[in-house]
Amino acid sequence: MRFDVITLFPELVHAVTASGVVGRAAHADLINLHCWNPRDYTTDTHRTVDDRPYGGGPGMVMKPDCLVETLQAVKSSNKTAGITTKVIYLSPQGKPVKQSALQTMSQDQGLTFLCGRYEGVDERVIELEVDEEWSIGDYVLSGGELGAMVFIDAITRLLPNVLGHQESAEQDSFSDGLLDCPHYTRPAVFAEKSIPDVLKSGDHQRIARWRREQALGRTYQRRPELLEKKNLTKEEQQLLQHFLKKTP
Ligand code: 4GT
Repeated sequence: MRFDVITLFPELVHAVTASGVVGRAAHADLINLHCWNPRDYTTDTHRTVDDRPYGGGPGMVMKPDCLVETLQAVKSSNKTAGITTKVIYLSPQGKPVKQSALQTMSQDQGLTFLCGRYEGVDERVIELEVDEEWSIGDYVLSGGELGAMVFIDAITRLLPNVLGHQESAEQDSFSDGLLDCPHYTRPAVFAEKSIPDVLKSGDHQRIARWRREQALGRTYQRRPELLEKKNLTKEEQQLLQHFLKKTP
């Protein structure tokens, strides 16, 4: 998967490939990250990327000319490489992203993220060049870069051969629309708190059932709206009833 990021802060975005799972994926060439600085596509002596908003008000707006030039350069670079890329603008006005949308995007050949700064980009850039507008949540950031890094991280871990069998993405929270079950490691007693006995039973069926019950119970208690969208099987309904009988 190829990622292109249009950003005034390329060093910030490159940090996503510096360590961990995404770092390994980049070293193994399972992903390629290219950053493009709109300042390099300015033509004036001051290399101006922003200007005052029409209609007045506080803050600045990213100028359309250098952004469109940058986007054309990204698109032609992808075309030369034989890669189809989808242009995504990240902003609080975008559609809220969820795991299922990221799963769909992980099938794409290339994704291009346009990162706004200041008050955002001139709306005509979005109309002319952007395919989809997405949000990572209902809060305001000072730039789209952290959003692009969230997408790159969450998508990379869904790609084939990125996670080992041990860390497999199939058992993650949300992969089946539920929150994750609790996890424990040694010691068996910590700060006078014991781990659940079932996890030491060696009975893999019972353990799988307990984990499913915990996932259902926690989702019901913490994110009931996730359960309302899901059709529970008879067995899942029984597991949830059992969880609720035990926990106050
Ligand atoms: C929030 C999000 C985002 C921002 C989000 C334009 C200038 C947007 C600053 C940028 N804030 N970007 N992608 N919730 N801020 O996704």
